[in-house]
Amino acid sequence: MSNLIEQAKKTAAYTAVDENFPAHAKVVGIGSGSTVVYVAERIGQLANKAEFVCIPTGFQSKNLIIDNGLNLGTIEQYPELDIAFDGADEVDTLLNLIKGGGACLFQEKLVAVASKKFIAVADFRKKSPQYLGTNWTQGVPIEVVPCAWVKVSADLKRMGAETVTLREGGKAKAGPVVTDNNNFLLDAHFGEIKNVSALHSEIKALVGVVETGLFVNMTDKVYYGNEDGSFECV
Ligand code: ABF
Repeated sequence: MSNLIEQAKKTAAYTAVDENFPAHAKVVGIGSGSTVVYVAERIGQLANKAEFVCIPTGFQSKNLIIDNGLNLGTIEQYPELDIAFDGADEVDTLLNLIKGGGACLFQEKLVAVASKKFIAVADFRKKSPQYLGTNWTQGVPIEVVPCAWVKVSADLKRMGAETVTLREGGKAKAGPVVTDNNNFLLDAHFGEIKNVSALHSEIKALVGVVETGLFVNMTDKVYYGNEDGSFECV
């Protein structure tokens, strides 16, 4: 990873925390991925960090909270969050997101919908010129119940997916990736996605689908770190 990209992630994350962290926050969501590492680092530098609890979106995120000396809570204990920060695989011009490249999409969505404010942080490569499916070429991540993956794959192809792949290379490096919720992941290519909401609803209605990596109308702001060291907030 080049230094410019790493610096862009850090700029996006630090600025997002500095400009949005509520002075009297009680419950804060911490997402997953390499950009959120800097979110957790910045939140860990706050003088009042003993006064709020952080809710993770998966295993990596839980460790980030612990490693930065933050209080760890669960979404079952705290189903209402003041704010959540998370990364993204791609962002369209309406601030819809593709997420799930890191396999944590279900808990990421659970935390995002439970938060009063949801802020995405990303480096410049994640910004689509218009539609989702432009920069992110790995397909829409879809979490499925394991025994349903073959049936859902066929459904997705009937719906128009160009390819559908069972994500492999989990902990054992052979066989399917198993999510934190013990499910499988499919990556389905639909090309450029012009109607994100319609595609999400159609996929979500398939029996066997737990959740899609399409985050529709959930994001309040996106912070991008740019190549030249600046940031952009949209
Ligand atoms: C998570 O991490 C994901 O939903 C998304 O797949 C990914 C973004 O990662 P990074 O910040 O490493 O690009 O938020």
